[in-house]
Amino acid sequence: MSKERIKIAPEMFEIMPPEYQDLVNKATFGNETRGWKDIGTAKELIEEHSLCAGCPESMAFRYILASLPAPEDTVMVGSTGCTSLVFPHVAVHNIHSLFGNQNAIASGLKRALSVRFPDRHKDVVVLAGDGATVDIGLDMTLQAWFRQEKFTTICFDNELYANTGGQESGLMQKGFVAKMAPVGKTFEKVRLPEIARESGCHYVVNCTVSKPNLVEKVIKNAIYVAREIGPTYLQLYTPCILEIGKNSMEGLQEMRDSEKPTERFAYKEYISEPAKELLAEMAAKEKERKAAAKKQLAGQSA
Ligand SMILES: Cc1ncc(C[n+]2csc(CCOP(=O)(O)OP(=O)(O)O)c2C)c(N)n1
Ligand code: SF4
Ligand SMILES: [Mg+2]
Repeated sequence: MSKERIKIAPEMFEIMPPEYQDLVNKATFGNETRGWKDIGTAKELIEEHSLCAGCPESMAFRYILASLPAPEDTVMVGSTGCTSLVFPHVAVHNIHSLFGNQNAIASGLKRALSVRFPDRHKDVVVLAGDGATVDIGLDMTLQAWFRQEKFTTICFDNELYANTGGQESGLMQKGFVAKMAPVGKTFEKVRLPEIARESGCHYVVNCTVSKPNLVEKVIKNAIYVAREIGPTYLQLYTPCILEIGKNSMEGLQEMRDSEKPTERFAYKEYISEPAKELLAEMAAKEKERKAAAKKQLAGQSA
């Protein structure tokens, strides 16, 4: 994994767009410790977006893209919805699937990449809204988990169909009235994290994106477990501020309010036994790496 993959031939450098030159010079490709702390000092893999001002999905994209372990070896699969407006601005390979089909597309893609690149980790990450993941795409979502496909599914849960003006989704909370669902939701929010666990996911987290360090941790864990063991699922609350009547500065507070212990986005995590073993091994290696780096530093300054 290195910048070699995106390097520009010296003769061509001057004629490439400045954004691409910047990407080659300042992106964190190949840096094993890349994470949200690089935001602001390194070239980000998304700098502009076409979401509403202050939409928490934009924060979520920033943190996720900064945390991918190997963006140069990652393919993201999107679906129709507000998220799909962002993908044209993202400097990671991505595919737009037909609404709801994202986990079927990702299954084929992951298998094909494993055959084509048997010696390299190629990470596949699905990123879709709640309507795509739970309502229209539920069959594809579940079947990929049943088959133990080795990729990560991320759902940006804003609890409705935002992109089409506010229709009811299975993940909407009971009683909520949206612009295009005036009667109010008559049944409880579908418990997809629990369904994911029961359908074979090895790492499942339900949380908000208010804390970048937490988002980084769960993204990395989900991708590492998907590489080695099997399907993983992250349900991230990215409130649609437009639909819940908040202004552009209020998205963060809305997430903080919704992650309190009794609220629906209180942190919830499930890790299977093989995934626990893998993550423990990785943590031990990381500890060794840090200790060795510290020792080397001490040796240099002695
Ligand atoms: C096959 C198909 N069915 C329906 C639509 C219309 N459609 C576009 S976006 C959308 C809702 C998206 O909701 P969600 O997945 O929750 O994403 P959000 O916009 O909330 O981020 C729908 C129903 C479509 N584009 N394609
Ligand atoms: S409609 Fe809602 S979810 Fe979509 S970009 Fe605007 S605030 Fe974000
Ligand atoms: Mg939605």
